[in-house]
Amino acid sequence: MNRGKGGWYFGVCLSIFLISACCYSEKNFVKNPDFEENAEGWFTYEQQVGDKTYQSTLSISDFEAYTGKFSLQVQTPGVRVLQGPGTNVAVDPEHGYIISVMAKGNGKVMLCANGEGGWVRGAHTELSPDKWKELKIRRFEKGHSFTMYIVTYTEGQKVTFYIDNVKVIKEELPEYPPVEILPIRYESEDYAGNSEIVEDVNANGGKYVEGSRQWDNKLVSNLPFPKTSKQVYIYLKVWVKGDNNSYISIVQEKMGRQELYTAIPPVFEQWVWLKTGPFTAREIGEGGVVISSGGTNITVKLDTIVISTQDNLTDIELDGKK
Ligand SMILES: [Ca+2]
Ligand SMILES: [Ca+2]
Repeated sequence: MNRGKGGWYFGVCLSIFLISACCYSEKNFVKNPDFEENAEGWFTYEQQVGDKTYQSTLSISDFEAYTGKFSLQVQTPGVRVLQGPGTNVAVDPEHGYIISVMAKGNGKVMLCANGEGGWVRGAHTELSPDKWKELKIRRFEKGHSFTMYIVTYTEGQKVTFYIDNVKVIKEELPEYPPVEILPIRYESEDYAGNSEIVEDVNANGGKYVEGSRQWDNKLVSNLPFPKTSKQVYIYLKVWVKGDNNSYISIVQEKMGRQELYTAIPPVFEQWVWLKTGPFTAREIGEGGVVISSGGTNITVKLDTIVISTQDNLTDIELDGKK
């Protein structure tokens, strides 16, 4: 080879740089993502009906493939909703992950994942027998592993579909500085989700939001979250008519829906400040904060939100009277 020493050295360095750059950001945490040899590590979401267990059948298909020559063929028994394959994924804790899979065939399915901190549920997707579709969700994982599933959804379906090219990649976020956040005040009515805005002269800013759905009750959405590496608290001025089944949640909905925090209101039928958190910017991600509520016979009013790294704000400070 007619290459100078310097060129050889440069080439080796460049290769090492490219390999490390490529593999740091693109490391796939899924053990068997392409099914090119077998279905090892994959199992089915079991459904118990009475004393019988109905399981989907998993096999390797050389009929359909998104990558290489093979994919995983899934045949669901159609007895119940939520049938399909899953796998355990070992990850680094306290990090956000982008989870994706290519799917083709028949049926309406959902990509979802469960670990420490509960479920993330993705959109309901009608599969096509003619083209591959990508299913994608974002998950913040507190622990060292989670389980992901691709399951039939909204109703039981006896269908055949194929999955391939499964990926779990770390979400890259900027490193934020450890800045202190003095209390920031937001009025709920400026970030109202799918709930009603009510005028009230006694409310801060003359308005509050009110919701009474049993679920998917977005009081506030797209609320900005501060860019700090420190832990942050979200204080809510709420009024709740309901019972002990009522709840208020802090949610992220960038891709799929993940409840990061859920609390039962401490007092009913009077305005109170509720402290939630702590949260980190890495946990919330870049999609903004959603404040959600639900429960039977519930009405929740949300007037003001205060966000701060301070964990000991008093009612007087939160009301802005000091
Ligand atoms: Ca494949
Ligand atoms: Ca208000």
